[in-house]
Amino acid sequence: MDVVTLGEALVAIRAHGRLALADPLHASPAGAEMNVAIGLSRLGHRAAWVGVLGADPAGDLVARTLRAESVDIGGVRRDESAPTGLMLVDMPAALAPTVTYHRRASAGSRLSPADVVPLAATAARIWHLSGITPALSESAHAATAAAFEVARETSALVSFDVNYRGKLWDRAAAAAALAPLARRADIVVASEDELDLVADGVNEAERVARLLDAGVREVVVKRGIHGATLFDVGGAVSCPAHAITQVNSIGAGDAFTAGYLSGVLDDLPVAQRLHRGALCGALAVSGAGDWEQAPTRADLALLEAASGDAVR
Ligand code: KDG
Repeated sequence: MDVVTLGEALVAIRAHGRLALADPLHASPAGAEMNVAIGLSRLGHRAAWVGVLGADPAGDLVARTLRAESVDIGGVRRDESAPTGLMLVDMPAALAPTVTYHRRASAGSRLSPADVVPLAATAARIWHLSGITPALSESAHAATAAAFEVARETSALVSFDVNYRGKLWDRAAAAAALAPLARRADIVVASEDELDLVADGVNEAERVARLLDAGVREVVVKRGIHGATLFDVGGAVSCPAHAITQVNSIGAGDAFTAGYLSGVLDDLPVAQRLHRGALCGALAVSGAGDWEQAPTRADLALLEAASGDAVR
């Protein structure tokens, strides 16, 4: 296995317009870590997603989608007594998409260390974890900590995306839980407004330095339309975003991370890893869903060569 990801997958019900007006609705799976697994699989890597789904049609939708995307779900558990979580996405034309979660006591929140420990046998090269999972429940927090242990025992790299979700917990609670985890990661991925949750300091440079001093090898800061920067002991490398018409920003960060980790797996130089991340992020925002527009390698080549003309 190249990458194991861990977390909660939800069914997103998206309005193409306003939910309150019952504008056309569309259901599709969502979940930050699942999005990364699909992104990596589309790029030809062997990716597994681990989580708990309800024994319900929403869980079937997630499982069928992951199978169709060639993501390994051998480590997925179905729970008979809790539902798969839902996420409603309101997409008013001129405003940012707004999410409402229905995930309290969901099957996904029942993830526990017992779901994770057997996965040592996958001998994955990278474990990709996120700060969403510890927010779900004590057992899901413990599962994330267990994944760090398994990764260490199996000499895998840990990639940790801070992924702060303000509708799940407040910043103080998130910082208390996530800072100790981030310090143990090899790669920390964060948006500009998330770094202060995982490191002290008066500015970005100080926070990055604290993480590198703690043993983190790479800190990748996502800057949305302004691109991304990678910091390591050798210095900093930045990459601009790839310009594209944006339909929906949700999922952009996950697509960027999938592209970046794909570059790590392919042993690309830093600038090319960031560039692949930027292309994946750009394509992801070009459509409505979180992951549907995630590129294959052939798509990436087309994007770089794009003239705007039909290919025929
Ligand atoms: O990164 C996209 C995610 O926000 C979305 O897929 C749902 O995982 C999700 C969450 O917890 O917000």
